[in-house]
Amino acid sequence: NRLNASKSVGKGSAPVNIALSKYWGKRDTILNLPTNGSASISLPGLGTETQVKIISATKNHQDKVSLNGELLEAEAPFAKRVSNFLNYFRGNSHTLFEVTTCNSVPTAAGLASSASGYAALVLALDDLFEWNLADKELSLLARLGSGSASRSLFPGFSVWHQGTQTDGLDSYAEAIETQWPEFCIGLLEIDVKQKPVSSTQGMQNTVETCALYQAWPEQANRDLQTILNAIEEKNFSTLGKTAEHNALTMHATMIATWPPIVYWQPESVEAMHKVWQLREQGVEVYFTMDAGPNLKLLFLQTEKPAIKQAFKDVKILEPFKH
Ligand code: 2P0
Repeated sequence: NRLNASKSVGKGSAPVNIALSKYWGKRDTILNLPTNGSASISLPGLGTETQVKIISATKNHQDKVSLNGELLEAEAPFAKRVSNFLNYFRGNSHTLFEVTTCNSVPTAAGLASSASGYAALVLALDDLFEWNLADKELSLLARLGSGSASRSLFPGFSVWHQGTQTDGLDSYAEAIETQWPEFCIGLLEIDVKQKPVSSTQGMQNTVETCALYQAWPEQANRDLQTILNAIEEKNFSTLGKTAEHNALTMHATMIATWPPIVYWQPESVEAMHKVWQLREQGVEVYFTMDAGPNLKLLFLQTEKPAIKQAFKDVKILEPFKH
């Protein structure tokens, strides 16, 4: 609660991340405490840039929030969520903020814009107030904005510890040091429209109505361990298989929720079959999917020509090559 900004503007930027072992379900919906740990990879060049300023009282005593060049109504869900998060940083004062944020990914299309968004906002606040917080503290704060944001402070791989404390102070993410230059991600954009059910709402409905969900936390934590070991050993086959199975298990719990949550489009399923066909032909490629219809392909550099040939519109990223 140190609110003496000597700077007039704070700046932050953060990448989006793709979970290899997913976060789905909270044990605390206020603090965004997960029912299981998760691991991810950040995507270079895709993410959020944010600026934050303190402003003098506005007419309705509300923050000003702009997204991609457009000033939002204070009642817009995005602006409300940002203002709600900023309440953590107002202390007892009546501080108001102006937040200007730009995404280089479509907002709310399953490409984790809330992850890069809250990570960038925390970095901008850290810059504005010159807190110089350590990575762990930045991650704890970003988690309060959006769970997956805890993992978006780092390049490369990161792991978000589930934690067991009710205050959440042991639930933060850390960088994994492993560099894996051959590691590639292929983005297959099926549909970039706003998703029908937000992740926050979707995971809550799953926890409350899906009988299959009981099995999830244990499998998710087992998958996480397998993936962490596979990263350390650079065992791509184990990593790919486990990530794909983990994503499909998460989607199975979504589908078995009431009302059902089906993020897939027919083209998503078509692309899955194409991935399985390629594997039959000896091309080692796996996929993962988040709360949206898009696929993220996982493969090593040697398979790049085969992937480009099979998926004409794929966008290939190499997270460890700068
Ligand atoms: C993940 N997702 O691990 C999982 C996989 C989507 C599917 O984290 O309510 O936006 O803000 O904590 O972080 C998306 O959920 O949810 C997400 P909140 P968040 O990447």
